[in-house]
Amino acid sequence: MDIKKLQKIHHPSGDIFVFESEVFNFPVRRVYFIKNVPVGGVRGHHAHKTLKQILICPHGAVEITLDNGKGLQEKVILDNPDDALYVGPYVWHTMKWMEKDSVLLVLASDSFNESDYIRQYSDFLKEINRLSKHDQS
Ligand code: T46
Repeated sequence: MDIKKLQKIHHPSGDIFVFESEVFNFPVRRVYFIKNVPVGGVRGHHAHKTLKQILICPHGAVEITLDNGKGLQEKVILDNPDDALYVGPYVWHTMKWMEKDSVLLVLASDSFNESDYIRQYSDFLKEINRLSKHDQS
């Protein structure tokens, strides 16, 4: 899991969390956030072919599961607003809402493109196999 800490600036009037893009190795071209998901709701269930993303939970708690298609499944609960999780290409990911009113903020390397998604797990496994055969040759 690649989790970086955002800079946290304490102030008597409130805290500021700062993300400097050099921390990750891609320029951010799109920002979106997801909210109003009921507790227990699970989203995602896909991988991207090229998109790189950073997931931050500024409020509440969201459990992220990452699966590399080679038997490694990792889970983390984002419940600290200063945690920034990197999710790269060819990682099957799901996001489960653990607390009411949780918000998931996403910084993405590119604009929205449906053809960049792999939405069937069987297609994902085929792609992972194809890529590892390609790497071995
Ligand atoms: C991801 C996780 C972390 C758009 O038209 N533009 C957008 O920028 C986005 C993000 C979504 N959409 C459309 C595509 C679907 O018709 O909104 C609909 C819901 O998207 P999706 O089912 O992919 O949502 P999530 O929450 O499962 O996944 C989202 C991102 O789509 C995805 O890239 O990695 O958050």
